[in-house]
Amino acid sequence: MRKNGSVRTSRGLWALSGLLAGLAGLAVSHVAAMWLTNREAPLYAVADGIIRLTPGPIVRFAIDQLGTRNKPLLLTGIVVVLMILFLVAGAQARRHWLRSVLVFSVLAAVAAAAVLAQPGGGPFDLVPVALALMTWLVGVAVLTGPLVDLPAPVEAVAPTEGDVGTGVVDGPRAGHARRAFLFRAGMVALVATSGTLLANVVSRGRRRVEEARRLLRLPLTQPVVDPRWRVEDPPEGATGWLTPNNDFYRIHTAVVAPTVDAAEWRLRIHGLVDQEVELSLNDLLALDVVEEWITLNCVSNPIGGPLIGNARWTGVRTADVLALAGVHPDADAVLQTSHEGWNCGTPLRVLTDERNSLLAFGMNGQPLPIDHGYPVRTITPGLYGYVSACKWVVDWEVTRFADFTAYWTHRGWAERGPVKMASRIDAPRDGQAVAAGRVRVGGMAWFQHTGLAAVEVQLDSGAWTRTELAEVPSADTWVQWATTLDLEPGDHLLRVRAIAESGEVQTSVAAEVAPDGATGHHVIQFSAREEV
Ligand SMILES: Nc1nc2c(c(=O)[nH]1)N[C@H]1C(S)=C(S)[C@@H](COP(=O)(O)O)O[C@H]1N2
Ligand SMILES: [Mo]
Repeated sequence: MRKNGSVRTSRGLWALSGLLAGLAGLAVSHVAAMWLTNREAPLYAVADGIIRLTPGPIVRFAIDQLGTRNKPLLLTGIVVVLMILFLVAGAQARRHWLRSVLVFSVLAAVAAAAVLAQPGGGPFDLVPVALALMTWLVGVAVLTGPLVDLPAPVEAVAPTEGDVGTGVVDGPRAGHARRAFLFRAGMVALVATSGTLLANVVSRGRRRVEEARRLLRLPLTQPVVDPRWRVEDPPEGATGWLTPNNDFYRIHTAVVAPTVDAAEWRLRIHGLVDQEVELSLNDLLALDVVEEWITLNCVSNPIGGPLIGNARWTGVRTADVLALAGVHPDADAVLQTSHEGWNCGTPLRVLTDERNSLLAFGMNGQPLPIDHGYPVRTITPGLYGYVSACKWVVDWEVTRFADFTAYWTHRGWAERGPVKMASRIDAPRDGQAVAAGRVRVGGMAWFQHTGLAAVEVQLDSGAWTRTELAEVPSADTWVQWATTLDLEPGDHLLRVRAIAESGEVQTSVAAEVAPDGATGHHVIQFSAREEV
């Protein structure tokens, strides 16, 4: 039996490699889903998919029989099946590495289908799946590497009396291989456990705050987009004027979005003030609550890029809040700090002038989503986010620009960050093919808090022509534009530029995003095909 023991050990180690790599991949997908996307891990998407694919009567039967335990049981079931498949994948790697690649690829394909099938699922949700697949493949390769050096099962070595060894000749090479395997297995197990623990701890905190957020009663109303703010007959593929919360770009340096308890949230205002104040959410709600349409964009948005969104924010004016503390005349900045320590310096003037710079707690009629700064963030029309839009804001120091650097300014970005005039073509997309003839094209343009007078396009090297502009509620939002082109068959270039209310024309001079925002025209290349 000894010789079989050896065979089993070796086969067992291969299977164990598959299991460990598999669990590490699961953990990685959990952590990645938490950090990179707004969603639950792919595992939950698979569970949802199974529920959706299961005939209704069976689901109802399961709920009747199992009550609220049906979900945990389903998840446990999936994990058990996965563990078996991981063992199989490892064992198969012993015969040929491609076999384990195949098993893991099938699993990844199922997960990919499940995350894409989620409501609102998009290509970005595939990242955790891709990372899991990578972890699986690398994990198996790393773990089984030393196993190749283990002695092959020996046909017949009869155990001698009193022999407690394995029945195979354990050379120094085999000993080395075993130690290497154990070390690597330990490392992979460590990745799997710490990843799982981290994901659990964080997601538990997040679930708790998410629950409280759902129950929070705030004076919010549903935003209504006036039809005049949309162009008539928008081209196919046009960007919506309102950006839904789920589609709104997210930028923060925190690896995990802080989960702040709304009941415990406080904003401390200190520094060059008459009196320090500390405000709770209820204190804010006692002030005048206002609703403002404001377009927020990131200084890192390249020309034509997606890092911009337009929402209706609910909150109180930063001017009203600062008035409670009384600002000294020699101050010119507010150093805003968030719960997790990120900070930015905002000109005092824009926080106190006539513009409705807000401490916002509502976004598009919902309590601020956790990733967008729940429970309270700053939103300042006309400034890039990195100098103004502090999420999870907890501290305001009224101070002077001369006396500090903040997170991004310390890293070389400009101290003041007024937004630059910009415009973008959304339809057609770069590289798209359209039918020749009359074609609707369109996009967005913005110059927050300054306002636009016109948007013009240039087809190939023709003349600049005016486009149709939708109306806007104020100069603080982006503007939708569209126009009709008459296209000859063939390849075309389309350029766009905005013109400010002051008459200033958006520059064609290209500038990088650093240190204070990109400039230049958005140009797309597309082709018009003869209709068949
Ligand atoms: N706490 C915190 N707030 C922050 C940031 C950050 O990294 N941490 N990034 C800023 C930047 S660079 C931008 S563009 C906006 C993005 O806001 P959003 O994620 O709600 O779109 O948040 C700003 N507020
Ligand atoms: Mo940003």
